[in-house]
Amino acid sequence: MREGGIGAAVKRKEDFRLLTGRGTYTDDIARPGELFAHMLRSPHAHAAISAVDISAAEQAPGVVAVLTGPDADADGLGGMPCGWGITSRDGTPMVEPKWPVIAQETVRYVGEIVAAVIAETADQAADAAALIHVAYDSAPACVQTARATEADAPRVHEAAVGNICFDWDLGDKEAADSAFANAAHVAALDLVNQRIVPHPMEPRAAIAEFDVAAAKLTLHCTGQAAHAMRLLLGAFVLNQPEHKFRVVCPDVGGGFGTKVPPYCEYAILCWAARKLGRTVRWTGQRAECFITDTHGRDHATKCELALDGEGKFTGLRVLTTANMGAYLSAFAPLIPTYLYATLFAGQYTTPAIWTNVKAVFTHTSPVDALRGAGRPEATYLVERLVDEAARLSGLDPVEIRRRNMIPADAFPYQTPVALLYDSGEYERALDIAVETSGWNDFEARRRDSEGAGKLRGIGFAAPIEATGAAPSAIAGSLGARAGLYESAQVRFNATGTVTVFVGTHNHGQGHETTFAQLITDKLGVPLENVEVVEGDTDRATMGMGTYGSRSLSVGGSAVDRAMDKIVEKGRKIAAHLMEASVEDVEFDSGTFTVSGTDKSTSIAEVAFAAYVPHNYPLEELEPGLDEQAYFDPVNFNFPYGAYVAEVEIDPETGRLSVERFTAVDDVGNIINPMIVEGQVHGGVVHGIGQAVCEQVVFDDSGQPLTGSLMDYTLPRADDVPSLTLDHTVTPCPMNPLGVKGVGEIGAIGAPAAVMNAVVNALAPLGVTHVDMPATSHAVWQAIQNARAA
Ligand code: MCN
Repeated sequence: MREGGIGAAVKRKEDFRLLTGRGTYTDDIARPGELFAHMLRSPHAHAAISAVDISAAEQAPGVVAVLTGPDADADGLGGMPCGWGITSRDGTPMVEPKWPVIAQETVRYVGEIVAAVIAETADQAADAAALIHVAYDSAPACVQTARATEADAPRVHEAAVGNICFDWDLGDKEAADSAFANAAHVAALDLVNQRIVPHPMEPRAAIAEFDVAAAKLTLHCTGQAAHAMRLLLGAFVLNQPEHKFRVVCPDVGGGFGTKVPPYCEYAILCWAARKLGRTVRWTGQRAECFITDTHGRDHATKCELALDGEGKFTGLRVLTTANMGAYLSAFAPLIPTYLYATLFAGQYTTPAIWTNVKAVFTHTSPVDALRGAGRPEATYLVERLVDEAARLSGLDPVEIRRRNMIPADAFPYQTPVALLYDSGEYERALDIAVETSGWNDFEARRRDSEGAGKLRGIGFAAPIEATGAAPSAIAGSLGARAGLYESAQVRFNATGTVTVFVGTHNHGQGHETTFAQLITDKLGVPLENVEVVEGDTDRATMGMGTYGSRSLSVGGSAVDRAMDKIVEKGRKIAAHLMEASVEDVEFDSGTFTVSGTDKSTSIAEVAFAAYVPHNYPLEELEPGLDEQAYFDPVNFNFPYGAYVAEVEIDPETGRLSVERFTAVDDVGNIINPMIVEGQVHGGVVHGIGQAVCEQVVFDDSGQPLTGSLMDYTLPRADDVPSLTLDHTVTPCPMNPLGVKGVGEIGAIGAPAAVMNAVVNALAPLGVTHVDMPATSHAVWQAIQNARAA
């Protein structure tokens, strides 16, 4: 292994900056003469607006402008765009109501912007907003996912009959029905995959500047996908041409998906900066995160798994209602469809699968990607059903999984729900998890817990996900309104150092280190001589951003391709320098050699000759050593794992603790094992949080009851045991690095493992299912219900 190259557990280069307070986050950027925006938000989930009186606010000290919905119309602003279109099973396009950047006649969720005040100071903007009088006529709200389609549910958008955005099918219904008709057992569950909030440490923020002389707009914001932000805001909302619009996403303190879509606040800031010719900024409060950042999950599902007499899965049927919230955020329609139902095979050979998904509008905050996005929901339902199937058929949860897993010699494996799995050794990961977790000694630990008056349970989950989306042509045919390739530019500087520009974004994933490791590994340039630049539309040519654990497999592959071009050109320069023929020049570890001789030259010398071309083949080659490449994946890649959770429950209080957690993951080849472990840690903790404590609650009028960290519980250090991690490596044949994504797998596997453990602990009382989150109250209630039954 090369020092600092692929496989080296080097510490993150960016951490010195980030951990010593030297990072530059959006809120750290200050501009002379800047203005501050304050968003006045609807206190109602559903109301008609009959008047917005801004006269007093306009006269308030320091106020430069007060913007309302009709102003946006008058200035020709478009609505917030959706990046993915879904076609319903009857062939009609999804219902896509306009999402105005500032509400006009109607508000549809608590937190929707009704006016924006721009003033000399943040306090002046907030004080003036308090002087705006909005005449609301409040109306009943549609809030609960499972009830959104009921005949008497309040209508969210006129165009969406029954509040249905789309009604979509996947799979073979006839084959699935026939499997159920012939089943020996049917495991059936009604599940709620509850709504949760992403919660990055840094709240959303933006600062928009307009250079009047150049007619150029610059937006710094907390984004995960600068180029997509520029495209969506520029082309659809602001009518600002791409060459006159720069989007920079500087240091960003976590995203988890919620910072992918463009937001109304950003559009308003850009519009105000352009209109006023001044810089305008806004930083969200933590309370705003709860109501205005996109939320995640929120499914109500009925699902069933058919089995034959030997415990083999023969069919799966799933009916899901997926809550979109009040409007369609950029990637919302993709999540409960192609990121969800296409993974219903899980790690198993289930031959017949059919699903129907109804996406519904409600008077709640819009939903979009949240770590895993659709894939945690898929793994959760499949893995809960498998445990229920084990119970019904009397098989051990590990044994039933073993009987149904796709064998290692079956890859590439075509599932009945569109995806072609790349590579895997599922049973090997399972074996390691069984061994490492002490699965077979569990009874002894259960007895010990019993002795202490506690219930103990163990749960298994076999998560799978599709990362590194996706061939652009296929994504396009499925409704994507953009490509899904990535671009990279590898630029040697004259002195032999390297600057890499990539269209992805680093907001905690360690790209500045791992992408540099790719350069060190192939080009032999020391790690400290490589700089990685992301998140700037004026510096990286193009990019699709960071989400779906795609950065390494797609962005890293683009870096790899650009390096190949560097080596190709470098070989010609080296041949000239060494007076050899190109065919005789070999490259390895940063050195070009003439084969069979001791003649060699370093890539740094080649770079110098390329930029100071005194001795250079100018008639054949341009100067410079600077190459660009694009990578459009031929398929997704499919990381997977084998997870085991163990919980202990106090039956008197319902208090639950996760006592042990084992995660065995396969993410293909590993660039940096320390970063991969860190990503798994983060994902698992995220998943444990969903399983045991996190939940967004609205009352029946659509008022959020979990609007602060006093009411919404995030997992803390003492909610999580020390994690036991291991991994296997089955390289991915779909990209040149052989890698699969790692950023989400933990959040995909953990909820199912923990909830299977909770049900296992309560099984002696006759409990067969508990919905997430398994709070003390929920567990206590399940125990009381079981005792009363
Ligand atoms: N890596 C590796 N070997 C592999 C796979 C990945 O060394 N086989 C490294 C990569 O080079 C990269 C990191 O692990 O440094 C994550 O890579 P990847 O799986 O490609 O995921 P992305 O970089 O695209 O990150 C996105 C993913 C997602 S979708 C969410 S949500 C998430 C996550 O990353 N949000 C995060 N991890 C997060 N971590 C932090 N700290 N903050 C977030 O907001």
